[in-house]
Amino acid sequence: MNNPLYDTMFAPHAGKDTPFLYLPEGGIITHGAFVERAAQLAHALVSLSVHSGDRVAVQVEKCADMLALYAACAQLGAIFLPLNTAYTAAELSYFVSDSGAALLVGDPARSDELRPVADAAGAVFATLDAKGGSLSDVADAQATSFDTIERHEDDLAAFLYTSGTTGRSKGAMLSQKNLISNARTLTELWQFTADDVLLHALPIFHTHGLFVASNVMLMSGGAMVFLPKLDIDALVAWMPRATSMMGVPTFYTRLLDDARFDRDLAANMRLFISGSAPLLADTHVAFEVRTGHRILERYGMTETNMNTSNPYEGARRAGTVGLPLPDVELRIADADGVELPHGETGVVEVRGDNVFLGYWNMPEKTEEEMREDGFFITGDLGVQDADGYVTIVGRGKDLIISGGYNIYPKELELLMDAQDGVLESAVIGVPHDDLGEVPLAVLVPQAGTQIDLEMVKENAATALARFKQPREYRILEALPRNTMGKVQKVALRAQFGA
Ligand code: MLC
Ligand code: AMP
Repeated sequence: MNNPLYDTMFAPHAGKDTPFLYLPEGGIITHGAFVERAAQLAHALVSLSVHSGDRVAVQVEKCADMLALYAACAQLGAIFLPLNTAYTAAELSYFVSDSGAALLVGDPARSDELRPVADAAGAVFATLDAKGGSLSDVADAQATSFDTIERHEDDLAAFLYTSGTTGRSKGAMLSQKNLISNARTLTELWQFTADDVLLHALPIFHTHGLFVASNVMLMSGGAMVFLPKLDIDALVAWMPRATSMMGVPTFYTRLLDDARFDRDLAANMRLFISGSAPLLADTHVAFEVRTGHRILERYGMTETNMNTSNPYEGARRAGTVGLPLPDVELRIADADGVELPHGETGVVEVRGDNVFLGYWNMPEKTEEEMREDGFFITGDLGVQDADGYVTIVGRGKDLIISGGYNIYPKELELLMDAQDGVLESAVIGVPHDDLGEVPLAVLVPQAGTQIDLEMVKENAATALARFKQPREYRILEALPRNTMGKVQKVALRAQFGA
């Protein structure tokens, strides 16, 4: 039976007794045991009436079974749809109904609020966490092998929801080929092998932790220290046994803030990789001074996986995201998609097997962001130097990146505008030492009204994941606008950015 994703990432590990996941509580899951667990979970999915092509929405704490569920979906031909654990029930209900998920797998501790979300969307509900849950119970009783369902490389493997400038999230449809091609390229480029042990402290509901970190380790046959979240004590404890780490810039600034992190501690490490948000050149330099390692920065996004990387061998240039990946075409283009000469700033556009198939049920949105010649318009502003190195200099899209999570101001503004006493609002990103930037909301009251800020904050807490909630609020009599009436966020950033 032919199933490229399963056959490439998972099947080769069947029967191997080599370590795959080192668990923080002390256990080890071998490659072979992981493949067997995936088969049990595939049977469990079938028993819950999940079929090939169905969407499986998953909002659970990071654990080995969650990763095995990704493998199970691949083996069954179901579409894995991981969701940020910070999402509120209100946010989740959109994803579950929009995707038409057949199953919602949620945290047992949140059953009471999540089961109605599944019911309302006509999905089955099951639970899972590191300790068990109903899906795990069903899986425990199943056979440890499963007949892999046939799939084609252009079939869908995963949906990842990404917010948008309109405030409405879009389901990015990723094919088997998208995932395989990028994982293969990165594994080769970064020279990952079965001898590698990756410190994995990222969440696995986003591209970085799942399709970069986990897929590369599955492809290479290496092992991961599978930490539930960023925990500097755990990184310090495990680092002498590891060879590599991937993280967002906050990982590196927090490591640098810890005096235990030094050259000796990192002596066994061969590679530190950063991405998802800009790494400050200062951090890059301080890191090299402390450890002797030059962080390798790369650039990507949900719709495309990875697009560029600094070289493994060769100059890793601070402040740049490196060169286009070997099988990714990249151009810096003007507003019409015409390629600009090196040295000029424009929009980054990319083409290759890494580029997603489109947004679920949003053909017009897909068309807007895709050129006729197959290039995807990333919305990032970049410049390429004479050697081909790309620097991301800003964003054409109104986006805030906080600790590696994307926040689209429009989503927050729609909520703020709907609050009692609010005439209009604008949300901007302001610099933050730890998270890079955080959202600040500027509210304009209706004439003769006072805004009840406590109420606004409470409503934001019910509607929005914590990481999206504005960290600060400011009240203004009017928003600065240009002659066309467009809100001048640049002026607001100048006023409140400090
Ligand atoms: C947590 N909080 C955040 C936050 N993470 N607030 C803003 N932005 C974030 N990223 C809030 C919590 O709600 C909580 O609020 C408080 O901060 C502390 O929570 P915590 O759980 O202790 O936070 P911590 O574990 O320290 O998490 C910070 C972090 C984490 C930066 C380590 O967010 C993280 O792992 N980020 C990685 C995101 C990621 O994987 N991005 C990749 C996207 S893929 P309170 O008020 O309750 O105290 C992509 C493509 C590509 O972009 O190129 O890779
Ligand atoms: P997401 O939609 O969550 O996948 O976020 C993707 C966005 O993160 C990109 O469009 C960029 O704006 C940003 N990004 C990712 N990696 C980098 C990087 N190394 N430097 C600057 N921005 C980055």
